[in-house]
Amino acid sequence: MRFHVLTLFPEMVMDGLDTSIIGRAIKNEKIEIEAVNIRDYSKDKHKKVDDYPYGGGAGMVMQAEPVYLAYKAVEEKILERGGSKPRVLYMTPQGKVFHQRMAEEFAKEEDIIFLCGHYEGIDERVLEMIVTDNVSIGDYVLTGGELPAMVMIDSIARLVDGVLNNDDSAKYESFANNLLEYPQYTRPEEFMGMKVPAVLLSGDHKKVEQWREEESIKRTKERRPDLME
Ligand code: 6GU
Repeated sequence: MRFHVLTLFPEMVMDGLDTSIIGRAIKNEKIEIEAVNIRDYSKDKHKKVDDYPYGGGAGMVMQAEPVYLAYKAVEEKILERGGSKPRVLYMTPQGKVFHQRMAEEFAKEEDIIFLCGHYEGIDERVLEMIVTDNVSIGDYVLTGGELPAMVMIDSIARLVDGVLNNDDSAKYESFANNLLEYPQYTRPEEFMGMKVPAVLLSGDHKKVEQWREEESIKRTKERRPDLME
């Protein structure tokens, strides 16, 4: 799977994702991530990419042309390779709030383009032309779309075949059945007087499984009762 990120801060995106499990997946060619610098597509002599908003008001607005040209360059590459017209996800607090089900849906795509805005947003005309999905990561304000894009790429990439070592590990984690994960313990058996629950040392796999399910339900009721509905 290929992730294409249109951004004014390509190094932020690459540095943030080129580590740990996602970094390994890139090295193992399970996924590709490219960050395209929108500024490279500015035709302005000073590489300007923003301007004052029509109608007045605070802040600057990203101009349509550099965004459009950056998008076109990526789209052309995808189509030349025989891919189909990609989904374009615009990172915006005005979008649908990202969710595990959406990650699962997006993980089926061969290519996805993430469009990251800055300042007071992007000229609406180019958004109308290229965006297929408006997506948010929650009801709070961020300074740009890079962190949301990185969050979404991480959650989508880990669902791609071969990205996680253990095929099963994806299935049994939080939200798999709308339940939170059970608590985990490792050595030593006693830490500052606190013991590991005895059932986990019993060797009785059936009992362990049952305990974990109970803990998952208890934890979900306590912490995220909204998931139980
Ligand atoms: Cl996706 N983008 C921006 N700029 N701010 C956000 C967001 C996205 N989701 C929550 N806040």
